[in-house]
Amino acid sequence: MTSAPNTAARTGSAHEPVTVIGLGLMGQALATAFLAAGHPTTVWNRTPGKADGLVARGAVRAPSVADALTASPLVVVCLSDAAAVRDTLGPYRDRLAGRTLVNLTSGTSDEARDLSAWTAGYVDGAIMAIPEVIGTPEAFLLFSGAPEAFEKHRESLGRLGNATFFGADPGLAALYDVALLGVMWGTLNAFLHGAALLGAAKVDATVFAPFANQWLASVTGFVSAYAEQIDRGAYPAEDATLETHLATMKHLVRESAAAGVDTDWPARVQALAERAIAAGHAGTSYASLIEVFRGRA
Ligand code: FVH
Repeated sequence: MTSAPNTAARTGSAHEPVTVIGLGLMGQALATAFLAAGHPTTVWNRTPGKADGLVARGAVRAPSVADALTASPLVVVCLSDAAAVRDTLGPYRDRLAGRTLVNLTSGTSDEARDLSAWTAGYVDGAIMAIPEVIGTPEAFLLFSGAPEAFEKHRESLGRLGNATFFGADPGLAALYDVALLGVMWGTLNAFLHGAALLGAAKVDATVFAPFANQWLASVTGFVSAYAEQIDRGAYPAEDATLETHLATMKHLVRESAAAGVDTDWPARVQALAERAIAAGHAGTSYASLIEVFRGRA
């Protein structure tokens, strides 16, 4: 059982110098938020022209990666992937000594753990937001890695959005990231499938959307209830049995086929339930599907 994470308050008036390396869509937003909060901000990007707008607003353009690293005690990097981080910063690893490197590049937990060997001040991060909302309370960011390094810069990092720290394992933020993205893709795929199904009956997606959103509010209640069952390791069917779910899943497959809508997604949903039932979970709750995902059914 893990303890609840610490959530960093978005308060404080520290204006420590910050370096942002990588000025793509997200890096631009990060640097803009630091500048707006009053941090002296140094920037570097492989394609230098992308720094022009930030420099016009007060950022300092570093002539090289080495200069960018030495300019600030807090270095934030946001590139396409871990390979780009290794290629860009790897040759200058020695410059990281005594600094905090916050890597907001998406990646896997193992990539984060590998990169954490570079410096004692490594913090990995995941941005659960789009560039437009960076610097607002709507943005939430997840961090894990060197606790002292995170603590030292938590106010500055809080400028980007609501920051949550998961502890010393540098891979944990990346793991939360992919798990949460999976929730997003699963939900969106279900919505898109439903929109295709209703679209075949000439119902616009914008007409369907409010009903989908209302239903999602109920689904969040199921998530909380099933999380407790998963942690208890007991799946009493307090609402409906998996067998009852399976019968309705078959309706979704049949309706899809009849409407000429792709049946791949609902057929996979049905197949997962059938595997759990074959493993003895016909009379338990939907949460018992966790045994399939754990590879036990
Ligand atoms: N944009 C978003 O909404 C999402 C939100 C969640 C988290 N992601 C992650 O953020 C990373 C960067 O995403 P991005 O949207 O800023 O991506 P781009 O606009 O494509 O910018 C990519 C930057 O990476 C630089 N870069 C790529 N390869 C290299 C390399 N080999 N060496 C040096 N720099 C490299 C690129 O430079 P340039 O092409 O401008 O010269 C951009 O600065 C990403 O992990 C998302 O998953 C964003």
